[in-house]
Amino acid sequence: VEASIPEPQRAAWSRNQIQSFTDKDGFEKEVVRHVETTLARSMFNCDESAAYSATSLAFRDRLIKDWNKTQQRQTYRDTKRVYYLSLEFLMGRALDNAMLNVGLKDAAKGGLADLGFRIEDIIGQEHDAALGNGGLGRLAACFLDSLASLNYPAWGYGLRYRYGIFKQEIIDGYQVEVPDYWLDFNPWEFPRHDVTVDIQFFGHVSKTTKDDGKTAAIWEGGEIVQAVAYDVPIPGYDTPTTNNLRLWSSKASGGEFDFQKFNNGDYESSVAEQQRAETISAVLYPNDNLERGKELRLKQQYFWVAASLYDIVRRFKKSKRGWNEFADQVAIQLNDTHPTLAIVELQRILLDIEGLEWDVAWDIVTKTFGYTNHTVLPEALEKWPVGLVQYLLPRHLQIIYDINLYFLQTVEKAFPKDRDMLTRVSIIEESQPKMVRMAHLAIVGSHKVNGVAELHSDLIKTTIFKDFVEVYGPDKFTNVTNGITPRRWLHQANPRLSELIASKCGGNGFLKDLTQLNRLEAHAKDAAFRREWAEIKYANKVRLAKHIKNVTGVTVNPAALFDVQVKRIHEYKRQQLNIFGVIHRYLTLKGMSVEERKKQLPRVSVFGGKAAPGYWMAKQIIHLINAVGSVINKDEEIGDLLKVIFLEDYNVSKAEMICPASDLSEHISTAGTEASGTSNMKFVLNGGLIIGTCDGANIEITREIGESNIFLFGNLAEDVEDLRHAHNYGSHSIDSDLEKVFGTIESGTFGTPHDFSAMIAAVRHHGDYYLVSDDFHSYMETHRLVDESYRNQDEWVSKCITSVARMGFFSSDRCINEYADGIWNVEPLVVQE
Ligand code: CJB
Repeated sequence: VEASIPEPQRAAWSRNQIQSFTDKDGFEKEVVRHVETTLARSMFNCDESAAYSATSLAFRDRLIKDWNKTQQRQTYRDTKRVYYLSLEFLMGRALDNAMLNVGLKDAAKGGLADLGFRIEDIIGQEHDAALGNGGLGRLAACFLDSLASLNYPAWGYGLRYRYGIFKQEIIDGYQVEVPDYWLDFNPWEFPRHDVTVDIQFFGHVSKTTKDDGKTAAIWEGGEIVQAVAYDVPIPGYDTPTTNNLRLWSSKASGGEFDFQKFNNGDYESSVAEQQRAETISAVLYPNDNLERGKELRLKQQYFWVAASLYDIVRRFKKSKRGWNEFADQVAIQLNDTHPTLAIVELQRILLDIEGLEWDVAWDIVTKTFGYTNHTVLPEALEKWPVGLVQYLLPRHLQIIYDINLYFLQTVEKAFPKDRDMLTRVSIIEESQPKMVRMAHLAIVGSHKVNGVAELHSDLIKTTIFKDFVEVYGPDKFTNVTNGITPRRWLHQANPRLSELIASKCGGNGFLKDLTQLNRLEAHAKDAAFRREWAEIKYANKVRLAKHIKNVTGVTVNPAALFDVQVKRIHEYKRQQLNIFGVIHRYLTLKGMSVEERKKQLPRVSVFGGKAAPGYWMAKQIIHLINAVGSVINKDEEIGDLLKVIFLEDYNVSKAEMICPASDLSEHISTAGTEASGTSNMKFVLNGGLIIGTCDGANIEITREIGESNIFLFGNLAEDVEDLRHAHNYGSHSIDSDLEKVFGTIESGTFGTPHDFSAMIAAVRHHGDYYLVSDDFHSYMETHRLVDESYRNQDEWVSKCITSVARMGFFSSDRCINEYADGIWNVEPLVVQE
């Protein structure tokens, strides 16, 4: 029961609350206070770790005040809220972001200097919050930043994994996975032990007759696991709006452990039960673009979705509105199919608990949900065995069958003679065993389905969801091209470039309206400006070169062209094409006379990225990159002309250092496979050019920045099918230069050839599914153009400036506004302070 406090009293408390610090001196006082009280240490033995803790706590206090006010304001105004359900939030570090968003980084820098610390060292103390795999999780994090910065009333809901994505070590050239325990000290989360939800699993369904004679389902028995909320404040940039990210942690429902069993001497099983419950939120599944259908993963999904919906419904009910208003107050976005059970859970709540009629409930459900698809790769589309769903969630399976029945009835009416259509669109795949197709369920249960870049949104309409376009018409499907937050990916990652841009764009306004970058265009040919620009790029390269030296021992020349490919390792992303290209470059250099070599442009090829632990081919690719590096980097004939670096444990904070240091970055997926890509945007925004295929957002980047500012190559998506068919049923001759590369690998130049035989066989003998050979020639030719272009530094830098000037479209703010208008129908809640 909440205490009822009279309004005048509340207002008085608000007025009298402790004031937040606003300058260096105030910040210093707060740091000292936290060191001496919260941390119970003395300033005399305050090390960097304690200084990080105290600095974070000082900023956290500020955020909490804004967070409280934001929540009060949203509750009081009772406007529509957005709920973003994502199994991944790849947040990275929070401190730097908080300092910049509240506009007090300079104060902190000065204060820390007074106390004897460098701010970069303090920022570097923080462990990344790495609750995600790659693009999908990072997109969710950028969206949270934009939602808060644009003052949308919005919550994120996710899982509080005890272990995030594993840490990657490279030992003898191989990836080794190390657990990422990140919760030792995390000042950015608030446990809410009072916000708990009981989540039911297993059991059975019985029927009961209600007073009005109708029957209702009752889900009984099974086991209960408790969900405990942990809240993470999400500060907007240059606004007091501070939204909430709520992460659920699992716990045995009986508290510590079952005391009865414990007292009876059955210690082991009482502890085992506790451990079983805690396992649910223990670890993030480390697969990117791959679903493996594990029971624990389904448990995670239901646990998180059920806790989140309980919370959302509880909040809605406080407003005392009728159910007919639910979809006017609540918009829920499904980040991929992982939260699709939310559709079923809401229908269950409305039907079984709230007693609504099926049609009334279903109308509310479909108006509430929107579904974003992030991939067309067949191995990533989620399907769950019917038997597993039946066992874990018996009532939900019944509801899924009913949803399917009513859906198929409408399809049958519209396509009376088309049995195949029914089979194709059914939510249940009539396979052995039968499967629940989550994407079909997500489409049927949502009012809008979107892809994440134009090509991708067209592809889902013409391939995997083609039948659904016939069933629902094209308007249910839409595109929202991805974006990135310029706060983290420019202002935070590249402060000097951000400042230089501000000096030409009339201040920092571009950070909230990225289209203002177009004011830079006028300066692309200004020699003095170009010089300043190039100098910043060089300094960023020096910083990366130092890091490379520290972690690999290899010296690289910052004047060389830095060519970077950092992203998850995947055959479709084609790091193998890149490393084959590097080998070809090496062979070419080796074949040259000393004189000829002197004319060549030095290059550093930088790779980084994790392979899913069970993805054997991806691990081979990592091994080959490292093996090639260890040969080339030692070759004295080659020296600075070519270096190959694999940076271990690529993550968000490393990306913040790497993106600003690239001259060229590689986005070279087989056309039609990369839904959007977002690192392409980060690299261009940081003044690097890109080499890429006509895929995902590369296409829109080209449209915005102009064809002359990007290095495109390779076959087009529309030709991929035919080429694959030809490989399998016609003749398939391998590119002759690529054959030379294969020959070199097979001669043992880079170690035991057998280690790499599967990679070669995939191209030569197994149909070259990813078109490595088809694209090799055009890839190498385009790299030649890159070299040529880089020689003319004035022109190169002009291209970089012009490209940045035209990147306004790729802000996640634009993207969030499109979701808000076209899918959620929500308005910002403007703050009057
Ligand atoms: N994506 O990161 C993932 N994981 C998946 O399982 C499926 C897709 C990526 O999502 C990004 C955000 O939309 C896209 O930019 C990227 O192309 C896609 O692979």
